[in-house]
Amino acid sequence: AITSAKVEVNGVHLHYQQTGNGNHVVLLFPGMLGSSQTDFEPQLKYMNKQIFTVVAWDPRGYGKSIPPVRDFPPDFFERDAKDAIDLMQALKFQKFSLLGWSDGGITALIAAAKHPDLIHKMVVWGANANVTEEDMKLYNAIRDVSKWSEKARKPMEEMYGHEYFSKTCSAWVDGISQFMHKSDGDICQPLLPHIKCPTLIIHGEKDPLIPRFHPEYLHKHIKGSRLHFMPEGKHNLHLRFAGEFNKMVEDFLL
Ligand code: TYC
Repeated sequence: AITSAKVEVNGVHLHYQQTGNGNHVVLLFPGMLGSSQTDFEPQLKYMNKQIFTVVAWDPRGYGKSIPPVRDFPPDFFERDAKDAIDLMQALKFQKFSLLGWSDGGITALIAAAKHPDLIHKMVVWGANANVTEEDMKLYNAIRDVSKWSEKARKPMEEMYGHEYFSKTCSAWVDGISQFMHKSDGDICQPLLPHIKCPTLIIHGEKDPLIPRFHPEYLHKHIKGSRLHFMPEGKHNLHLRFAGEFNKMVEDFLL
Protein backbone atom coordinates (compact mmCIF):
# COMPACT_ATOMS: atom_id res chain seq x y z
CA ALA A 1 0.00 0.00 0.00
CA ILE A 2 1.05 3.57 -0.63
CA THR A 3 -0.12 6.10 1.95
CA SER A 4 -0.60 9.81 1.40
CA ALA A 5 -0.38 12.36 4.22
CA LYS A 6 0.53 15.91 5.15
CA VAL A 7 2.67 17.21 7.98
CA GLU A 8 3.34 20.77 9.06
CA VAL A 9 6.96 21.77 8.50
CA ASN A 10 8.36 25.33 8.63
CA GLY A 11 4.85 26.79 8.57
CA VAL A 12 3.61 24.88 5.51
CA HIS A 13 1.70 21.63 5.13
CA LEU A 14 3.96 19.35 3.14
CA HIS A 15 2.41 16.41 1.33
CA TYR A 16 4.23 13.11 0.96
CA GLN A 17 3.59 9.54 -0.09
CA GLN A 18 5.08 6.62 1.79
CA THR A 19 5.39 2.89 1.17
CA GLY A 20 7.35 -0.15 2.34
CA ASN A 21 8.58 -1.12 5.79
CA GLY A 22 12.26 -1.85 5.31
CA ASN A 23 14.95 -0.48 7.59
CA HIS A 24 16.59 1.52 4.82
CA VAL A 25 14.70 4.80 4.52
CA VAL A 26 14.87 6.61 1.17
CA LEU A 27 13.59 10.11 0.39
CA LEU A 28 12.67 10.90 -3.24
CA PHE A 29 13.00 14.50 -4.50
CA PRO A 30 10.93 15.45 -7.58
CA GLY A 31 12.05 17.84 -10.32
CA MET A 32 10.85 21.36 -11.12
CA LEU A 33 7.07 21.56 -10.71
CA GLY A 34 7.18 17.87 -9.87
CA SER A 35 5.57 15.83 -7.14
CA SER A 36 5.51 12.33 -5.70
CA GLN A 37 2.60 11.46 -7.96
CA THR A 38 3.82 12.92 -11.26
CA ASP A 39 7.50 11.94 -10.92
CA PHE A 40 7.87 8.73 -8.94
CA GLU A 41 5.08 6.25 -9.62
CA PRO A 42 7.39 3.38 -10.71
CA GLN A 43 9.66 3.90 -7.71
CA LEU A 44 6.80 3.97 -5.19
CA LYS A 45 5.24 0.90 -6.81
CA TYR A 46 8.22 -1.28 -7.53
CA MET A 47 11.11 -0.53 -5.15
CA ASN A 48 11.67 -3.41 -2.72
CA LYS A 49 9.30 -2.89 0.23
CA GLN A 50 10.99 -5.42 2.51
CA ILE A 51 14.30 -3.60 2.27
CA PHE A 52 13.21 0.02 1.90
CA THR A 53 10.81 2.52 3.40
CA VAL A 54 10.23 4.93 0.52
CA VAL A 55 9.06 8.50 1.12
CA ALA A 56 8.39 10.84 -1.82
CA TRP A 57 7.68 14.46 -0.96
CA ASP A 58 6.05 17.40 -2.71
CA PRO A 59 8.12 20.58 -2.13
CA ARG A 60 6.13 23.66 -1.05
CA GLY A 61 4.01 25.05 -3.88
CA TYR A 62 4.31 21.81 -5.88
CA GLY A 63 1.99 18.81 -6.15
CA LYS A 64 -0.36 18.66 -3.17
CA SER A 65 1.80 20.96 -1.01
CA ILE A 66 -0.34 23.93 -2.12
CA PRO A 67 -0.93 26.42 -0.56
CA PRO A 68 1.44 28.20 -0.56
CA VAL A 69 1.68 29.26 -4.19
CA ARG A 70 5.17 28.42 -5.41
CA ASP A 71 7.70 31.23 -5.51
CA PHE A 72 11.40 31.34 -6.35
CA PRO A 73 13.41 33.55 -4.00
CA PRO A 74 17.20 33.39 -4.57
CA ASP A 75 17.54 30.73 -1.88
CA PHE A 76 14.72 28.47 -3.11
CA PHE A 77 16.93 25.37 -3.36
CA GLU A 78 18.23 25.90 0.20
CA ARG A 79 14.67 26.42 1.40
CA ASP A 80 13.60 23.13 -0.22
CA ALA A 81 16.63 21.36 1.27
CA LYS A 82 15.72 22.59 4.76
CA ASP A 83 12.06 21.62 4.27
CA ALA A 84 13.12 18.11 3.18
CA ILE A 85 15.41 17.57 6.17
CA ASP A 86 12.85 19.00 8.58
CA LEU A 87 10.13 16.80 7.06
CA MET A 88 12.25 13.71 7.79
CA GLN A 89 12.85 14.93 11.35
CA ALA A 90 9.10 15.44 11.77
CA LEU A 91 8.55 11.86 10.55
CA LYS A 92 11.20 10.68 13.06
CA PHE A 93 13.57 9.14 10.54
CA GLN A 94 17.10 9.26 11.95
CA LYS A 95 19.25 8.41 8.97
CA PHE A 96 18.20 8.01 5.36
CA SER A 97 19.28 7.98 1.73
CA LEU A 98 18.38 10.57 -0.92
CA LEU A 99 17.22 10.10 -4.52
CA GLY A 100 17.01 13.41 -6.38
CA TRP A 101 15.93 14.11 -9.93
CA SER A 102 16.94 17.30 -11.73
CA ASP A 103 15.96 20.26 -9.49
CA GLY A 104 15.31 17.63 -6.82
CA GLY A 105 18.87 16.42 -7.38
CA ILE A 106 20.17 19.93 -6.70
CA THR A 107 18.11 20.05 -3.51
CA ALA A 108 19.42 16.63 -2.46
CA LEU A 109 23.04 17.73 -3.05
CA ILE A 110 22.52 20.74 -0.80
CA ALA A 111 20.79 18.68 1.90
CA ALA A 112 23.58 16.06 1.87
CA ALA A 113 26.30 18.73 2.02
CA LYS A 114 24.67 20.52 4.95
CA HIS A 115 23.73 17.40 6.93
CA PRO A 116 26.42 14.78 6.26
CA ASP A 117 25.62 13.04 9.55
CA LEU A 118 22.00 12.32 8.54
CA ILE A 119 22.54 10.94 5.04
CA HIS A 120 23.42 7.34 4.32
CA LYS A 121 23.78 7.33 0.50
CA MET A 122 22.63 9.52 -2.40
CA VAL A 123 21.66 9.10 -6.05
CA VAL A 124 21.19 12.13 -8.33
CA TRP A 125 20.33 12.33 -12.04
CA GLY A 126 19.59 15.28 -14.32
CA ALA A 127 21.15 17.63 -11.74
CA ASN A 128 23.55 20.55 -12.16
CA ALA A 129 25.63 22.65 -9.76
CA ASN A 130 25.69 25.81 -11.88
CA VAL A 131 23.92 27.57 -14.75
CA THR A 132 25.68 28.45 -18.02
CA GLU A 133 24.66 30.44 -21.11
CA GLU A 134 23.94 27.14 -22.83
CA ASP A 135 21.58 26.16 -20.00
CA MET A 136 19.81 29.53 -20.18
CA LYS A 137 18.94 28.86 -23.84
CA LEU A 138 17.49 25.49 -22.88
CA TYR A 139 15.51 27.00 -19.99
CA ASN A 140 13.99 29.68 -22.18
CA ALA A 141 13.00 27.02 -24.71
CA ILE A 142 10.79 25.33 -22.11
CA ARG A 143 9.27 28.52 -20.66
CA ASP A 144 6.33 28.13 -23.02
CA VAL A 145 4.67 24.96 -21.75
CA SER A 146 2.97 24.30 -25.08
CA LYS A 147 6.47 23.31 -26.30
CA TRP A 148 6.82 20.58 -23.68
CA SER A 149 6.46 16.99 -24.87
CA GLU A 150 2.99 15.55 -24.44
CA LYS A 151 4.41 12.98 -22.03
CA ALA A 152 5.90 15.61 -19.72
CA ARG A 153 3.04 18.10 -20.02
CA LYS A 154 0.00 15.91 -19.47
CA PRO A 155 0.62 14.88 -15.83
CA MET A 156 1.43 18.51 -14.97
CA GLU A 157 -1.78 19.88 -16.51
CA GLU A 158 -3.76 17.21 -14.67
CA MET A 159 -2.06 18.09 -11.37
CA TYR A 160 -2.20 21.89 -11.60
CA GLY A 161 -4.56 22.95 -14.34
CA HIS A 162 -3.15 24.94 -17.23
CA GLU A 163 -2.97 28.34 -15.52
CA TYR A 164 -0.94 27.40 -12.41
CA PHE A 165 1.30 25.14 -14.48
CA SER A 166 2.18 27.73 -17.11
CA LYS A 167 2.60 30.57 -14.58
CA THR A 168 4.82 28.51 -12.30
CA CYS A 169 6.92 27.27 -15.20
CA SER A 170 7.60 30.83 -16.25
CA ALA A 171 8.34 31.82 -12.64
CA TRP A 172 10.79 28.91 -12.43
CA VAL A 173 12.70 30.13 -15.51
CA ASP A 174 12.96 33.58 -13.88
CA GLY A 175 14.00 31.89 -10.63
CA ILE A 176 16.77 29.81 -12.17
CA SER A 177 17.96 32.84 -14.19
CA GLN A 178 18.92 34.51 -10.91
CA PHE A 179 21.97 32.26 -10.68
CA MET A 180 23.39 33.85 -13.84
CA HIS A 181 24.21 36.92 -11.73
CA LYS A 182 26.47 34.85 -9.55
CA SER A 183 30.07 34.07 -10.40
CA ASP A 184 30.20 31.02 -12.71
CA GLY A 185 26.38 30.81 -12.50
CA ASP A 186 26.87 29.09 -9.18
CA ILE A 187 23.98 27.19 -7.58
CA CYS A 188 25.76 24.91 -5.10
CA GLN A 189 29.32 24.39 -6.33
CA PRO A 190 31.15 25.27 -3.07
CA LEU A 191 28.97 22.80 -1.16
CA LEU A 192 29.96 19.72 -3.17
CA PRO A 193 33.22 19.06 -1.27
CA HIS A 194 31.18 18.83 1.95
CA ILE A 195 29.28 15.78 0.71
CA LYS A 196 30.44 12.77 2.67
CA CYS A 197 28.02 10.02 1.66
CA PRO A 198 28.60 7.50 -1.15
CA THR A 199 27.06 9.16 -4.20
CA LEU A 200 25.90 7.74 -7.52
CA ILE A 201 25.41 10.19 -10.39
CA ILE A 202 23.36 8.88 -13.32
CA HIS A 203 23.27 10.60 -16.69
CA GLY A 204 21.10 9.90 -19.71
CA GLU A 205 23.34 10.40 -22.71
CA LYS A 206 20.35 11.54 -24.75
CA ASP A 207 19.13 14.04 -22.14
CA PRO A 208 18.35 17.18 -24.18
CA LEU A 209 18.11 19.37 -21.06
CA ILE A 210 21.31 18.52 -19.21
CA PRO A 211 24.61 18.83 -21.08
CA ARG A 212 27.13 16.16 -20.13
CA PHE A 213 29.53 18.60 -18.44
CA HIS A 214 27.09 18.90 -15.52
CA PRO A 215 27.29 15.28 -14.30
CA GLU A 216 31.02 15.31 -15.07
CA TYR A 217 31.46 18.39 -12.84
CA LEU A 218 29.52 16.71 -10.03
CA HIS A 219 31.58 13.55 -10.36
CA LYS A 220 34.81 15.54 -10.21
CA HIS A 221 33.85 17.49 -7.09
CA ILE A 222 32.01 14.88 -5.01
CA LYS A 223 34.65 12.74 -3.34
CA GLY A 224 34.46 9.06 -4.22
CA SER A 225 31.34 9.50 -6.35
CA ARG A 226 30.42 7.10 -9.13
CA LEU A 227 29.20 8.26 -12.55
CA HIS A 228 27.00 5.95 -14.58
CA PHE A 229 25.85 6.69 -18.13
CA MET A 230 22.66 5.33 -19.65
CA PRO A 231 23.20 5.48 -23.43
CA GLU A 232 19.50 5.60 -24.31
CA GLY A 233 18.41 7.65 -21.30
CA LYS A 234 16.82 11.06 -21.72
CA HIS A 235 15.76 13.40 -18.92
CA ASN A 236 13.05 11.07 -17.58
CA LEU A 237 15.24 7.96 -17.55
CA HIS A 238 13.82 6.75 -14.20
CA LEU A 239 10.34 6.61 -15.73
CA ARG A 240 11.18 5.39 -19.24
CA PHE A 241 13.66 2.77 -17.99
CA ALA A 242 12.19 2.24 -14.53
CA GLY A 243 13.18 -1.42 -14.20
CA GLU A 244 16.82 -0.81 -15.06
CA PHE A 245 16.91 2.37 -12.96
CA ASN A 246 15.34 0.80 -9.86
CA LYS A 247 17.68 -2.18 -9.99
CA MET A 248 20.77 -0.01 -10.35
CA VAL A 249 19.68 2.24 -7.49
CA GLU A 250 18.76 -0.65 -5.18
CA ASP A 251 22.10 -2.37 -5.82
CA PHE A 252 23.92 0.88 -5.05
CA LEU A 253 21.97 1.56 -1.86
CA LEU A 254 22.49 -1.95 -0.44
N1 TYC B 1 15.67 21.16 -13.78
C1 TYC B 1 14.43 20.72 -14.41
C2 TYC B 1 13.76 19.64 -13.59
O1 TYC B 1 13.81 19.71 -12.42
C3 TYC B 1 14.56 20.29 -15.78
C4 TYC B 1 15.27 21.19 -16.70
C5 TYC B 1 16.62 21.09 -16.88
C6 TYC B 1 14.58 22.09 -17.46
C7 TYC B 1 17.26 21.84 -17.81
C8 TYC B 1 15.20 22.84 -18.42
O2 TYC B 1 17.19 23.41 -19.57
C9 TYC B 1 16.55 22.70 -18.60
N2 TYC B 1 13.06 18.65 -14.16
